Amino acid sequence: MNMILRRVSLLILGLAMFTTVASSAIGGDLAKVMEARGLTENDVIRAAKTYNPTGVKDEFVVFSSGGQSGQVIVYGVPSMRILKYIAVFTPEPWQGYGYDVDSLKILRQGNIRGREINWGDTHHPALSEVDGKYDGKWLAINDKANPRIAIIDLEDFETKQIVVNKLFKSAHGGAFFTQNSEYIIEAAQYAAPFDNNYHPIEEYKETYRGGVTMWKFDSKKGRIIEDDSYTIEMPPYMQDLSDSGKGVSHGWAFTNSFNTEMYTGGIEVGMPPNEAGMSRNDTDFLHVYNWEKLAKVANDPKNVTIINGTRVISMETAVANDALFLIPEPKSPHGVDVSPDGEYITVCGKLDTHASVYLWSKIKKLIDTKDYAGRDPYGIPILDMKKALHGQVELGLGPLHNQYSPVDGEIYTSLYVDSQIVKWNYKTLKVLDKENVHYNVGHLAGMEGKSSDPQGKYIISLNKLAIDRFQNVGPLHPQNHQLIDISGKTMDLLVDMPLPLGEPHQAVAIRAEKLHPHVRYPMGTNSKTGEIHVGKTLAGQERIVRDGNKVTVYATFVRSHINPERITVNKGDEITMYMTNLERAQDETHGFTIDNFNIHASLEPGETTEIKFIADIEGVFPYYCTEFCSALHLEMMGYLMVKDPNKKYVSAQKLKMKTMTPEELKAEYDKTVAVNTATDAVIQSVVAFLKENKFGDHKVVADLVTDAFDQYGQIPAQKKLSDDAVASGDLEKAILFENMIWQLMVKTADVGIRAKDALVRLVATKQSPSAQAGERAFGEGGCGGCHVIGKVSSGPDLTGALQRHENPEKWVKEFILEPEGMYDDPYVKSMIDYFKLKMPNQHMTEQEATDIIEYLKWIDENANLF
Ligand code: CUK
Ligand code: CUA
Repeated sequence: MNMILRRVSLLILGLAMFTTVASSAIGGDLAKVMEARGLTENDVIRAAKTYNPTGVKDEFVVFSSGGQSGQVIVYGVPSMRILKYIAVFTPEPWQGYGYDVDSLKILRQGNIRGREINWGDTHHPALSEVDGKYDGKWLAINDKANPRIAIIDLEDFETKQIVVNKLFKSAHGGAFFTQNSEYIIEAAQYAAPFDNNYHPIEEYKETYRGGVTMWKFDSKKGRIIEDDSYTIEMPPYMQDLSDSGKGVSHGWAFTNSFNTEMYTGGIEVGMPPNEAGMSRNDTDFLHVYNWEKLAKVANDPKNVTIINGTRVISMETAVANDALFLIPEPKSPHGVDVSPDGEYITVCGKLDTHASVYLWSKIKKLIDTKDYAGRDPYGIPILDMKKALHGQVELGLGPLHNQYSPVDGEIYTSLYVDSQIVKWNYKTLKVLDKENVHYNVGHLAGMEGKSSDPQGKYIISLNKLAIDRFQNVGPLHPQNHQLIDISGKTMDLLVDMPLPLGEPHQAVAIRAEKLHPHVRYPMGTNSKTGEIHVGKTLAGQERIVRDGNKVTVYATFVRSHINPERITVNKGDEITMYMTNLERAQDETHGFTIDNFNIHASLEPGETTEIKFIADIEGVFPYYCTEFCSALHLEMMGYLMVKDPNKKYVSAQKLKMKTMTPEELKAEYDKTVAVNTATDAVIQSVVAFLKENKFGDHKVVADLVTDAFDQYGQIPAQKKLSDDAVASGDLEKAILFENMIWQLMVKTADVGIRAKDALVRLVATKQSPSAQAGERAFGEGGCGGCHVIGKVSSGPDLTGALQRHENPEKWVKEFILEPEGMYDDPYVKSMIDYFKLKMPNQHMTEQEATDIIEYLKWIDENANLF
């Protein structure tokens, strides 16, 4: 009821605003758009806060878990534009992940007890830290269903490692980095035996266990070192989320839990369901442990048991070393979040309306003075809840997760049941503001909001339901991430973003400028290892090597051919293909498939990758590049021909085709050479333009020019082959080589013109608002249908139009407004005769005509650029 009232009052407020807008001073075009789309002034402000004009990039980059898709979603804030899905636990064909040998090796690191697993339930992405701040180097993410952690390299946004937790049977409270990325925390969820044997549920308390694994992380190499990792045995409470201590609490970590009741259900034998029995107690336990100390303890073999090849510190040993404690926390809690300075630890009880704030200094004092309130059944000291608390705040129904802002004491908490975000202060324990979201928020993500240096500005609400927010696409709805502006005194919901992938639990955001991904690999790199690939193949080294029934192909890819173009093998041969993308140009990825063989690879510039398959069916199989990489992309293909060595093939009757006479061949050769000469002249004019306008001053343009010269540089070699063919009298072949020269020229021109366009945009003078309006009017009025700037098209080039007449502005304006009146003007008449077209009346307003003239002036100013 309360909520409905609130929404109604919001609606009234919205209407009130709309009336104010109508009378406010919003300019002509904008007012028209607002009216047509029914937008309020606030809507327009929100749009402006999230809109990125073309080419403008975001301030923050978000890494969101892709839930059951087993991937990571990357998007920008504030635009909420999706940038990438990173393949992690699941095969992903576009990136070739799981289809080429090298990425399959990573995917298969995730096998559990010999079984292939081709999905993951990703929950918590985490960014590597230095001093508690994100360094933009590595991303870790957990799989809850199949307890695993994956490491993603932020230099190329590729998964580099998957490690399997050999003790846990599920794991939720990960991944969380410690303050200097010394370790990655992964807590179990559903307690189960550490060994792989059967243990009856009646022996739950004796043989089922929870725990926390501390994965040792090498932050230079970006790899988990399994042998240096260890696991702390914990009671069979269901450990849930974790957070690492930082600042004053560095060296410690916190993991909360539910089902301290140790209830094991049994609906089928007449017991109440798990949900009743597991939520019976008013409090559960926050686990507090000293991982720094336990890491040293684990180094003495006497202190650990090896189970399934991993080091386990028993509860007893942890307790004996004063390194494991419990504190009561209300009731079936979910999030535990340590403040930026490490002093305040906030726990939200899902089934409690409060957030509980614990003080590290109080906890530490209780630990140091051994002031225990008792022990749990496993002998772990329990600290008194009241003595450890700073205080509790009533927030609302179903508090879950927390994020911080740079404002001292400011914290944001998601309310699952109330579908709200609460802003409050964990020091003064005061609630400051609430914002409605749609509906049922889980995690929320601040900008670096869990680091020791939160950036504020925005909170993203990761909602579980998207009821009524988007077009209905069937019963399975998209996810909904809502962006909230937190820069003002109160929160303001800016925009909804549907996410059409699995349920994203948690997301982490980082300042975009902290990321430094590269755009190409050193030539021949195996992107999964970072080393030079054994199959690296350079131009001229392409070959097919046969050894018994093993065929190895060393192939190269460059616009727009795959070398080799014909591969003939016997049925049953084992084929290995090493493929190198020779491109150095940014974004010149080539894809590769052989039809019908369930093969796909993605080759980024400089990358070498390997595919393997058995040619087990006879036939002819086209292979081709799957990325539209150039104008001749369709021609980037070849044939795999698989023949049966036990079959006799009768050759087909050759078709009789007319061959060309020597004169005809000569004529075609001359024509081809002439076309090449003409094309070269165009290229030289572009080159001259680029040089005149100092392309070297602009990195983007300089890179494109390098790429163009790469293509151009291949021409002399082809010319020599052509000349050799002419010398030996083989004009047929010479024509083909001349054609290849033309292809290289087209590719050069393609990139060259791209460079020229980029340069024009960079060096042109800025348009005045009137000139901008003029360009818009020019476009919307359809003028571009006949007039192309810089070119004579189906109408005259308008460059210099203002210099062709006396009193030109008046002349042009009149002509735009009423062309019919001037059809007899001698100049206009000659144009009509030439183009066989009359300038139509486009019914422009006076203002539009004036603006178009401003636009034409701008064109003349920059005439040398068009
Ligand atoms: S969990 Cu899903 S909303 Cu896995 Cu962090 Cu809380
Ligand atoms: Cu390479 Cu298409």
